[in-house]
Amino acid sequence: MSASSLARETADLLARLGVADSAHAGGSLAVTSPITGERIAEVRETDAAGCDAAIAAAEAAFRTWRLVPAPKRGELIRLFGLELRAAKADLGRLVTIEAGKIVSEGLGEVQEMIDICDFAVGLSRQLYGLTVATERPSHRMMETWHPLGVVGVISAFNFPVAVWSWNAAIALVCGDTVVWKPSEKTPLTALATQALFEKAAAKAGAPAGLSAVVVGGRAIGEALVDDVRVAAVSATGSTAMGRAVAPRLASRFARAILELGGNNGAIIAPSADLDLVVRGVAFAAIGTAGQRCTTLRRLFVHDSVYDSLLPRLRKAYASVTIGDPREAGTLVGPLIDKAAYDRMQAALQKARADGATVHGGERAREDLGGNAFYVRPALAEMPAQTEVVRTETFAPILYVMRYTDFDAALEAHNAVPQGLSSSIFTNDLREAETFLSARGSDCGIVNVNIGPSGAEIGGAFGGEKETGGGREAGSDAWKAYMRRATNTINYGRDLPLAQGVSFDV
Ligand code: UN1
Repeated sequence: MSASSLARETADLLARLGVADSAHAGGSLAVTSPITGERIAEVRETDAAGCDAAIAAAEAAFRTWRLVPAPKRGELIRLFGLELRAAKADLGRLVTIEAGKIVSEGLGEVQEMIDICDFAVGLSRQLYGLTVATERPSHRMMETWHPLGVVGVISAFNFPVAVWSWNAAIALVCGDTVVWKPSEKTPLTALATQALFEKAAAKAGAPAGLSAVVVGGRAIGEALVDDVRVAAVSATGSTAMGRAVAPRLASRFARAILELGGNNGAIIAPSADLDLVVRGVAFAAIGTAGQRCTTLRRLFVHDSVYDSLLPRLRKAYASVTIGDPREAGTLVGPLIDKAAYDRMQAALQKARADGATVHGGERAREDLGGNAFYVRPALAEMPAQTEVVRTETFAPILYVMRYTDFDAALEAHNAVPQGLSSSIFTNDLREAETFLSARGSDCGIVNVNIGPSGAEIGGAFGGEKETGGGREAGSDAWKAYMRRATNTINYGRDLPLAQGVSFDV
């Protein structure tokens, strides 16, 4: 495909998805496709006044939206899910073009949006509060969950639309409104998603201003973070970003939902089913070119299986097809940009200095464009869990370490600053249950006999320690998007005080 045809295809997709030309032509933010490194759009950025107006509109919309019964709010999300189904092929394709994901992963990302819409529709009839036993006669005590306000969503390039939808679908049924700052590397998929949302909102007869996209860099993100009208900010990205955002939110007592770095490990025990391991590790470590926050980055392999597993992994690593993610058969698309490639090479350099034997990791497919960065995924056999292993590098590097003692492996597994996702491959019940137990993995996601990535939306998603502690998507993650009121109602004629206090006037 020639340079101009990729830009043309992008423009056609955007037109079909309902995005006005003026939003993505002639603007100040150049968007490149990592597939070829060529420019595919010039997006208009939101200035400070525009950001202020978006927040003001969201705040105004919140005042009406919070009064709409939750199941009616769910109806909007049901209609949005239908728009996503109808547009799945186009939006998935745009994800592939803008973020470089292979076709099935681009489509999978849109499926994840559809799934969370379905979840949110059901949730809209299940925003339950508790009834609590009260110590006072003729009293009733209960909890009520109310809409919270404007929710700011800051998302990353690697899941350019799904992560927003986990937040937005839930926030909207909870009665909140949403202002979204997508990654400046992937504004097109955000504009397309917003256009689909607006279609659904028009069909639902929903008020204007429920959702807005603000496009730009750090300044726009800071505007959301610092604005007192924004009640909560859900931010996905690096730990460095979280460190900048969290104290600013804390200083104004705003709610923070943080999903930051992961450095996900897996333990391969002596009884592991190695066929499962090879497939599970390959998807988790190589999939999305190592650019998921749940990507498998550290592998602890028991001494007794190390020498049979490693050749199989090396074979899988050497055989995966790297290339244009639009082509059938490709499993590894490009890194997002040159900076990602440089960081990967720097990490491999450090690993070698620490004594690693590195297989792969070199640049590939330079024929696809000088400004496109494809790599052979890297396996780095490490003598120990050194500093570089404890650091998240957003690229396909799997650090492999041997172990002999299960408890020592568990300790090493937890000895990193991040705590997102984790796995054990074992058929030993004691090991599996220990890994899941209080002294097991310290992560927010803990799996047995499947890799750490590719979570379903039904569970709460997020992690501990430097991962930030936030939870998004399923289970009761919705509670972070609402405010809880504890209500005590006296239906008697007396006024008994709690704790037996007497106060007669
Ligand atoms: C992310 O990389 O920010 O569990 C999210 C997974 C996906 C989501 C990843 N469902 O890998």
